[in-house]
Amino acid sequence: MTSLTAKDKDTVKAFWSKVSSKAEDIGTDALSRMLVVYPQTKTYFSHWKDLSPGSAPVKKHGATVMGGVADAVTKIDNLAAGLLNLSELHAFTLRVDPANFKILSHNILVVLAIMFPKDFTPEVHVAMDKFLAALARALSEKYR
Ligand code: HNI
Repeated sequence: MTSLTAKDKDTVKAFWSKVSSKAEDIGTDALSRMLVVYPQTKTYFSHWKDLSPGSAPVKKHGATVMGGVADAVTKIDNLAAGLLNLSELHAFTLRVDPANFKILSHNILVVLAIMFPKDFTPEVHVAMDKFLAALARALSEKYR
């Protein structure tokens, strides 16, 4: 398990402050890709009318998920405690298999690389990868 160094945390915060105004677009594209490339993830959203890329519910939920990511950036020093309620919701109410957190994290990284090719340096890449992995771990906290 690789943990975030103080420098990684600064890198995440600085990058996030650059890209956060585009959070809805990032979330919409990441969720759209997840549903297309990993169609097994569609089972959790079968109550939506339209699961196609960029549809209204995908956009809305993309913004919701990125709101969670934004919140996690502010709780970066203690993600497990900070995301306990969200973890509980995904574990007990939504019953999302935690393997899917890694899948969504991957899609978020892909979208960040596409949307911000200049800012997405190797240093930012590794810091965001560690942050998203820590976020996925925090969301998995309540599963055991
Ligand atoms: Ni997730 C609801 C955040 C990954 C399935 N999810 C939420 C909400 C937030 C959120 C915030 C709204 C909570 C509320 O209503 O109080 N989800 C996050 C974050 C990640 C994540 C930050 C990881 C980065 N969620 C996933 C994954 C799946 C998932 C990987 C399934 C593949 N989430 C859901 C479902 C809901 C949900 C399902 C309820 C949505 C709805 O419309 O019913």
